[in-house]
Amino acid sequence: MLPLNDRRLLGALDELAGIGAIEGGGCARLALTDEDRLGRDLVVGWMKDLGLDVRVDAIGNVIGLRAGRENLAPIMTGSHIDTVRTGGRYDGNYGVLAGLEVVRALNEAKITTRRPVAVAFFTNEEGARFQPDMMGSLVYVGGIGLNEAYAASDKEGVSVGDELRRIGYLGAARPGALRPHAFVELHIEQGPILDEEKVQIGVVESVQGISWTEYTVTGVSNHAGTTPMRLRRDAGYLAASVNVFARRLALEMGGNQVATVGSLALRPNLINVVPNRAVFTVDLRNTDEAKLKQAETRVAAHIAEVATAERVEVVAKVLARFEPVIFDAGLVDRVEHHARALSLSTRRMPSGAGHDAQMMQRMCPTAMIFVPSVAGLSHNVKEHTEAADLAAGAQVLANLMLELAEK
Ligand code: HGY
Ligand code: MN
Ligand code: MN
Repeated sequence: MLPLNDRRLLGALDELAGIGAIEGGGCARLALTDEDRLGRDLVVGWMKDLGLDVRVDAIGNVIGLRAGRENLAPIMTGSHIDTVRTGGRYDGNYGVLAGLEVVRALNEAKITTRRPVAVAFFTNEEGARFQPDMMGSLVYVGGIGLNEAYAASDKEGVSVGDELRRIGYLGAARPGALRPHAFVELHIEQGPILDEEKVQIGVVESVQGISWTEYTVTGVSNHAGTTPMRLRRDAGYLAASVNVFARRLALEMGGNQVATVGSLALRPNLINVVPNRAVFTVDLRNTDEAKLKQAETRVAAHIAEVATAERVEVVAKVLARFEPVIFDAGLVDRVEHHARALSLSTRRMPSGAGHDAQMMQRMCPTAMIFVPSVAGLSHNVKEHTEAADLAAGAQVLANLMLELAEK
């Protein structure tokens, strides 16, 4: 077993969480902001201190490579270090820093593995500022081209390409040039299951499908006092009705179906003016692709019906759409094996959140390891995982990577 230094891992997590730190103990490092640059610079510095060969690719993915005895396809681990605006300190960061702790332990044990070992962080996993999410890993596996990714822009009209250049992470390496032999991502569950069931390790078998759409609704602004209800063309009313409908639909469908209207902007956004414009997003997810399609169809039908009745125009823009992904069964078994070999309790489960691993599965056998999130909180500054669970997850990762790197 490769001995890790848990205190060092916790220290690294604290130091990275100090960048873009926000009230309540979380961090805000939206993709390609100055905070993201500072976080990147810190982690790249750690990679170089560890003697890793650091490569930055054309979408800003960063890979630290540790040579093996033989020049074979590497065993790669990694995740992301960009966060949402109300981010916790573990989402993404934990998988990257645990990967670096494995490298530190290999260096200290003076072990050179047969295969090279790589630790990566991918650009814009969150998709909070630029869509789609998992952008860097999607480009890495050829899911979208560089130009399409560069053109993605935020609400201020600033583009990915410009921001990559501005923060100095528009690298030279071709995304995907380094094809791993296998990819393993360690991540917090971000949901309540492991915590409620008091299980230590989540053996992740799949990632659910995700559907992100932005709707722009155009109505007629009018006086809130003088305009009779029969004459209203209220863009805000349609947006609100979609939120209520989507909630009811998810509850009616049951199972893994979830629905969220997370972003909503009204114009002119004044107390006494009927809104003439609403821009809002709908996030639908399900582990079952047919059910996810059904949910999309039902929401679209509801919007069409209300738009006609309210006489408003609606333009839909798909921001992200990924089908459910099933991880490599053999690799998933090895995650379970190593967790049990450490006498850790396990349970197999899907991932409710999107992850870079769902993209890497397109390129090589991939699996994920989950550790519990206290009260299932995430994308919330109160996101927390107990130190013992963080250490256990990292040890499973280390032992699995060591096995794979000798194959
Ligand atoms: O939205 C997600 O599932 C991920 O955090 N990008
Ligand atoms: Mn994440
Ligand atoms: Mn996240």
